[in-house]
Amino acid sequence: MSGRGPVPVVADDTHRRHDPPFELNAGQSVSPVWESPARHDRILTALRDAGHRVSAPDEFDDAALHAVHDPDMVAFLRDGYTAWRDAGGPEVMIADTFRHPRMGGGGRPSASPFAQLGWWCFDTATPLVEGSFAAGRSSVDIALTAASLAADGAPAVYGLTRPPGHHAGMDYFGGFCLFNHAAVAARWLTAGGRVTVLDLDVHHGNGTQDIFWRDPAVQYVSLHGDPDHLYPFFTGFADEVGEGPGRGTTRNLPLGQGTGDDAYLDALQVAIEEIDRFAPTTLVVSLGLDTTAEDPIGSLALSPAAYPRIGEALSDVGLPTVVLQEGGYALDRLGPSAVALLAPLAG
Ligand code: SP5
Ligand code: ZN
Repeated sequence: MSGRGPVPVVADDTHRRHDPPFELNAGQSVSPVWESPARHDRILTALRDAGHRVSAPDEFDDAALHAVHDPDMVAFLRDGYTAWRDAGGPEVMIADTFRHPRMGGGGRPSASPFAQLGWWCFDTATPLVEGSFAAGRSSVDIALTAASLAADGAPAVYGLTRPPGHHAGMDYFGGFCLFNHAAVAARWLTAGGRVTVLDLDVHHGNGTQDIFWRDPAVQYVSLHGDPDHLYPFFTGFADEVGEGPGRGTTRNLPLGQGTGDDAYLDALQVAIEEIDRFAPTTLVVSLGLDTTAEDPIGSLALSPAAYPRIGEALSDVGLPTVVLQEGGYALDRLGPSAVALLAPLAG
């Protein structure tokens, strides 16, 4: 143990059931997929080797999940795969038709499972297989278990959620994400006061931003690659600040291509000043590890030395902290980055 002590780690094996053989990116088949079970294995092995203790999640009913996501979308993710197969859909479920927001009258999904899929999903990079729902639902339990440990007094907790979550909104999913675990945990934690979600994934967390866009109880602060260069392309601009009662509780800090350690740490200090002003009771960190220079789908260039500095900065915030895993696709960098970042965070 090189840090101040162990951080409780919540994880289980259910994620393994979400293991699609390919995904479609820019119309090309990518195989093996970036968002793979190996990501989870690399992180968990490294955390165990560093002396952190791993426990299984508790089971939560759907109440906290439905407090964020449309129950009809949850039901689609639970039952839609079977309906798709019954209707002759192939083993890997990927939409090829999407409802466009400017279609006349907004449109509505017909009874066809093909229509249902294109209604709830927004991209081709999020293939569903038979076990995908189980993996996503288990990650919700992991996030809520981590949140409850923090509510019970743990200074820092890490939940190894997979697939990731921050691109999923109230009534849509995509970007490798099914359920938005960070949003579910954050809303659940508002029972104890204001909450901040600090999103460190290289991609903008459009889903988390949407969910809390008008919500004054949850602040959303994100550091991410500039949408002019990076997925999800349509959100994450600096002038997006929330609306109505949530105006001013969203803060976006887009970073240019190739941003390195010092500029990143400077932006993190700006984010932390914003968090201090909001004065939350709990911090939820959406931890993407796709900020490394080696990441195959990122746009930043952090070195290994950045991660202990990020951990120190988070520790200095001095709040109970729930860290939940988002992206990160350079397999060799995942374990070392997670271990280095968590080391300063334990009590
Ligand atoms: C949680 C998370 O990190 N989701 C990211 C989803 C990104 N999906 C689209 C990836 C597009 C990659 N574009 C080509 C890059 C080639 N180097
Ligand atoms: Zn990402």
